[in-house]
Amino acid sequence: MKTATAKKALVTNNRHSRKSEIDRPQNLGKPQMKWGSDVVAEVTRQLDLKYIALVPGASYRGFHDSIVNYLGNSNPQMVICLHEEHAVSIADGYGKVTETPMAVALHSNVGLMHATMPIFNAWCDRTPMIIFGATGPVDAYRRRPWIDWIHTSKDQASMIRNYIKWDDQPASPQAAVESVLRANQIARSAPFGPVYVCLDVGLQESPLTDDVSIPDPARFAPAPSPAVPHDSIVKALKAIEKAKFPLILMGRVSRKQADWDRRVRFAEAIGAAVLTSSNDAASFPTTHPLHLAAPCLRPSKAATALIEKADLVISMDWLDLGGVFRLALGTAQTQKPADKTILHCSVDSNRTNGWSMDHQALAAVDIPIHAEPDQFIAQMLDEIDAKKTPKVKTRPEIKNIAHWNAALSGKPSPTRGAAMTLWDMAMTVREFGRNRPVTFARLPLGWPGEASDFNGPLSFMGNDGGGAVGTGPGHTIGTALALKDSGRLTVGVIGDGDYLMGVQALWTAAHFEIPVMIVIADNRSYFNDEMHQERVAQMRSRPAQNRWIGQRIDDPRVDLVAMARAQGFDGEAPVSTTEALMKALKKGAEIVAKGGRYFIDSVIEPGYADTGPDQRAGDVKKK
Ligand SMILES: Cc1ncc(C[n+]2csc(CCOP(=O)(O)OP(=O)(O)O)c2C)c(N)n1
Ligand SMILES: [Mg+2]
Repeated sequence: MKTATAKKALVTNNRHSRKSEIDRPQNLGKPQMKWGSDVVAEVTRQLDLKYIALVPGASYRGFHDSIVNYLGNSNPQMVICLHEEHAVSIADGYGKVTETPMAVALHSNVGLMHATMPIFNAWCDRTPMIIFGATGPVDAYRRRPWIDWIHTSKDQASMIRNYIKWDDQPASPQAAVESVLRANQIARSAPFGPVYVCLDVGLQESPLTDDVSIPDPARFAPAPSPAVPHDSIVKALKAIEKAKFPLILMGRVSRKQADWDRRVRFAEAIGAAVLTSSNDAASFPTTHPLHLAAPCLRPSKAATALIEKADLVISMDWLDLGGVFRLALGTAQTQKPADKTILHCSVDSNRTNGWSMDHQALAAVDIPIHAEPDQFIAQMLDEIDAKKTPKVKTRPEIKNIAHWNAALSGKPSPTRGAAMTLWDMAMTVREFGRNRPVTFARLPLGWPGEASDFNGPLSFMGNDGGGAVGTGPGHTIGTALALKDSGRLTVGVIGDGDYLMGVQALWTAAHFEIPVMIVIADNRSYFNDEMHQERVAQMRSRPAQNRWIGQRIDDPRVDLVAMARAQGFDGEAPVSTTEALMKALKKGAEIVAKGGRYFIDSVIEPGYADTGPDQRAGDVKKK
């Protein structure tokens, strides 16, 4: 009997549907708001935060109880995780899709310490997030011996203050109402980011003695994004009219379909060439005739040619405008700026601080626009429509450039049957994803831009803004959580190093029955850093053949599939040919469509597809 059950479990590792709802509390009766932590829970409910990712801890046992036994584990519903790093990464993945915060609860000090890296990453990603922490009792007289003293640290936010937008530690339930409302307002104002509210055990566990009223949260909503002054719109239009070769650098923009459609209409109306970044979420159709070079992180040859030709650059919150000119044109950073007219539209400076350099190099800008790009584009289109200028401007010097996709389209996916390269794998995944409602939650390092076939704002969610290895699985699961009822297939393609660092995030997907597919680019190495070691050895005339030492994740080989299966995913033997990969992808799609989770270990040769060590190391070209 035992053997039969075990065998069955192997065949259907996935629970495609559960009879009862997930994690439902019983016998709640009619809960009343009676404790300090109930107040925090009540405000949180009013803010319509659907989920709270967490690892439990006694420092917030009062708040935990309020979510379960006062709120009934609903709005927000707990998303239990196996590591604080995953709790924050899942919230990051969720926030990237919805552009609204997911809540996170972190145990005092130690839980927060575990969470620091993905909080930094969420900061770099500009993802809204409301993090609840805990401490205390701050009143030493109320502390239980030993454990409460360990749980109490002064100014816990100081661990993360340099990479969050705001923090607070309210001292009364009334102050907690204000604190949570303000946290919500700040997290949801562009540029988005994480905020942190630390809940004193004393506050959480005290019975309410006075009335606490919860106001209508609508009256504490964030202000609409700023509009662009009309003068700036006129100036921008004049520059566009004058330009011979306008180039739009489509950077960090919204996930809304209407904004996507307007971006296309805008590029067409002004006849500009378009570039997108392979690090940011999908921002423009990659196969559109104006998207003239494949998406790239650092400018490729084709992208460089466009940047060189452009006399007007229109940056839509491009992440690293100064850096892109430095790489493409060899211009000195700020001293000798690019000799072009530059328009830069961004509100990122609202959030810049002196600790994190993720604001990047300071670019020279002729037409600064302090607004979100999609706001700017909407106003530009209104102006263009009002002026009744020709709806589509054709510029022969742009139109005649061959599209990057032309060399690829029509080619069947490779069928060599030999061990795959990353390129082979990428082209197979591209082929699989075409004409399917796929969301790529993440794509791995070295992934060729030519594998991008993005036709909507949810085609790709962008990579880890903070270069945070280990966030891939969490981001994928957070993305899949946000999209779970959308009919889209969420696929996270991630490196084996990234997977192994973040692997326990998978259990949350299984427990929470989140449909998702994870595909590993398994080169058995921290390969990105092999490239760095090769580069350094070359620079120092030392043997580059030793680049693999301290980098390979082999001997023993890790059984990646077993690690997924152990946590409730389906998955079979590793695949190492494009045919087997395609078969597995199709099978996975079927399983995920039924609500399941599927894992593929795609074994590839170590190596990157289209970029040599110069590119990967990001060394600056000297001209
Ligand atoms: C937390 C963290 N540790 C270390 C690094 C340095 N690092 C950058 S890329 C990389 C390798 C990632 O390996 P994998 O996901 O397998 O991708 P591959 O390099 O093999 O393409 C490492 C270790 C990092 N970025 N983040
Ligand atoms: Mg690897």
